[in-house]
Amino acid sequence: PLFSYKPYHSSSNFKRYNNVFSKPKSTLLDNKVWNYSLEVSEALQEARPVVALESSIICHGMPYPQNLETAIAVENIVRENGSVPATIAILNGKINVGLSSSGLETLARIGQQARKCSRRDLAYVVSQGLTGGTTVSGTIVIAHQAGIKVFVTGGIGGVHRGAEESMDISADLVELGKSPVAVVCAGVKSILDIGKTLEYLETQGVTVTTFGETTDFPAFFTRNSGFKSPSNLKTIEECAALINANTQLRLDSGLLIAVPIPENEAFDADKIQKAIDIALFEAKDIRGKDVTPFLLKRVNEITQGGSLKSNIALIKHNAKIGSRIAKCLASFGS
Ligand code: PSU
Ligand code: MN
Repeated sequence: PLFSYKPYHSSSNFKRYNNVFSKPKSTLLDNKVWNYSLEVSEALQEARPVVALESSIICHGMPYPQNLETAIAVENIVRENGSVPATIAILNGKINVGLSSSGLETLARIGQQARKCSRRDLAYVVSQGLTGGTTVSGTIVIAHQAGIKVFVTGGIGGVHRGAEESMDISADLVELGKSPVAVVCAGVKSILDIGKTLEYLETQGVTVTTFGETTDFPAFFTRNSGFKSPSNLKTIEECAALINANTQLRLDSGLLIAVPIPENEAFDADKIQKAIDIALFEAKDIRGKDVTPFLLKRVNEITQGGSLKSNIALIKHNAKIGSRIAKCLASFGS
């Protein structure tokens, strides 16, 4: 080890949990605002592996009922691969870490009516007692405070095309720069500017690696983006060691582990690009948080459900990889 002291979260966070549960009013994780599922609270207290999952993908990223089916399937894949799933969302002003099946169903049914919550929306939604689906940025904030180190999703937000004029850069990238959470995803969609996204991640100090045999940073629906990944790891153990080193170094910044979509599930590169170009043209007057949900919906419609099928396949694959990484990391005592 580089330092002789213990990583701050191994024993000290543990005490924090015990405090939280015995004296709930004494800390930030006050149970007036925080609601842990039994499965998640027990796993955290026993230092067993936990994987965070986001809920904006359920509310704003997929249609009903595929969103519900996928959310349930992803949780089960996490369990089958050795970790406990903690789907994160805000229900009636309470931060939920781990959802019941009725919680998942509520979010899946209300869909776009749930507030899309990045970091900037959390205080508003909690103070107003509202319900929200947390984006990658919102979920990282909550996962970090709950002591969860691995987070699985489909794709993250990034630098939008034309950002030099619109300044539309996802809060996900900034959050990754400041919270020590490892996000396992399938890269960045080409609805975004992938080159600028990688530049911005470097500026924010985010450790980026691909997982597996490819050396390109993956483009979500397809395995290759034409942009080289800054590093490439081939095993679960190496990914866990990377996260562990981030802790030992006390970098306090995040990591992005990009897992290419399995070859047989990848979408035809030309077809997806044509659909994206049409959706981008139609989105030219849309601004702010509505841009990404609009593009996802239109690409799915234009590909007649084909992009959704790839999306579901890749997130299930990410859940398997992420759960195994979290399990390996826990075995380090980290
Ligand atoms: N990309 C996807 N599916 C998604 C999202 C992105 O393929 O569901 C969601 C995630 O919650 C991500 C958010 O954090 O969109 C990014 O939104 P924005 O571009 O507004 O930052
Ligand atoms: Mn944006």
